[in-house]
Amino acid sequence: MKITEVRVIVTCPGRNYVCVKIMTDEGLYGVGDATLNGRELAVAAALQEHIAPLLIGRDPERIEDIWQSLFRGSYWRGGPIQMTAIAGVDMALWDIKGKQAGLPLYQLLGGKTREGALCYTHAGGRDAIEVEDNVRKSLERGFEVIRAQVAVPKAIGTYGTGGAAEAASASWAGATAEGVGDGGPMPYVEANWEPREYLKIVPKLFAHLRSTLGEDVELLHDVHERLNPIEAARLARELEPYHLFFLEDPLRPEHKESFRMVRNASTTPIAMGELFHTKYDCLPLFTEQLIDFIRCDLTHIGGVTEATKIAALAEPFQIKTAWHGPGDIAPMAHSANVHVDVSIPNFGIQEMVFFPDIVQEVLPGAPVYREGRLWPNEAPGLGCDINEEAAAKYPYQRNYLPVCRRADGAVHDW
Ligand code: CS2
Ligand code: MG
Repeated sequence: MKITEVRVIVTCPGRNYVCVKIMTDEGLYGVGDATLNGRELAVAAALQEHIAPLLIGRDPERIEDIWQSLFRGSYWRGGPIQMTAIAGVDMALWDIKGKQAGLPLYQLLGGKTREGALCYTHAGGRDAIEVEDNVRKSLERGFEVIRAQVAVPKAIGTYGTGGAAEAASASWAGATAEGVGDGGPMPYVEANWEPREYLKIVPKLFAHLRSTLGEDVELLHDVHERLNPIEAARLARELEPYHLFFLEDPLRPEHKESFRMVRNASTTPIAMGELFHTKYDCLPLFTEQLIDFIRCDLTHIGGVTEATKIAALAEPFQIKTAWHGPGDIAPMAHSANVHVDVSIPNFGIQEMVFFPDIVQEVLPGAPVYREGRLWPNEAPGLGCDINEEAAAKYPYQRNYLPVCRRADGAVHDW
């Protein structure tokens, strides 16, 4: 088999997606996700200008060799743009292999280790009562694990407080809850965010949720890489009585050694990784057992090939997976997540979103949600497709992630 064409399809059915479609001389094709929120066209150009010419005429069955030649062959390694471009290719090649074998991807990865993938949804709100209400709604939909985020007093537009709707839509964190605007052609500014206020409100939120909802529901919280080590250590310690499923992304991705301080301070389970790009980012956290869940984004680490290696590296350190699953990566990536989830031994949990109908029309095949779990598509390969005609109806629109500023106007990590 030979690769004859690499199509890069950028579409905006409510938000931007960069899709890869690899065609072969045998009529089989594969699809993958190469979406990098806010930098979509940089990845599209990397694929079109630099990667596609290298793939024409190559044998698509040699996934590992193509992966290595794109990762090491470029000399310049890693980084979000290159690893996202590689992911799009990698997923499409696994899709082709599945179609060739007539088997769903999880079968190629060793077969099922479990039936469905336990998943979590998002509940946000302006105050603890509104968050509690939204947690209850998610419980009614069958979720067993729920991420809770609350608006920070005095801040404008706190990340994550729009809950599930925000997670799936193009709107930025906080927009839905506070009605202050969408992501757009220029970055929205989340203003007046102060760690002092944040550190006061979050333990109060979980005290409220535990006292009203009891111990049965599993709760977690996303810090979104906003704290410094001593602040993160304090938060992890103060949340201990509420027994979180995990505390997500407490520190910036650059400082792996800072996790020691958080670890030594508390027994709250720690998850990290949506801003990592390779297994090398993960290693220092694994070898010292500084985290409990690794939550890389398959679309930003080079796809299924790197994800299965990261999972295997995590296994002997008793670290489980919790792959990133936001609305800003395409259904192909969510499908890849779940195929990996149900075939590895050390799966932990899967973040999920409900895609709006318009996305499902353009990019059909996302995993199905039922009873607190995601179920893999049983069609060969990823079980996803790209409706190119529908995609063409929704052209790319420039859209930035927000930025966060402190009360004195200084830039903070969003
Ligand atoms: C988030 C993401 O899903 C998550 O846990 O941290 O929503 C993240 O903000 C986006 O993927 C950024 O594009
Ligand atoms: Mg997150």
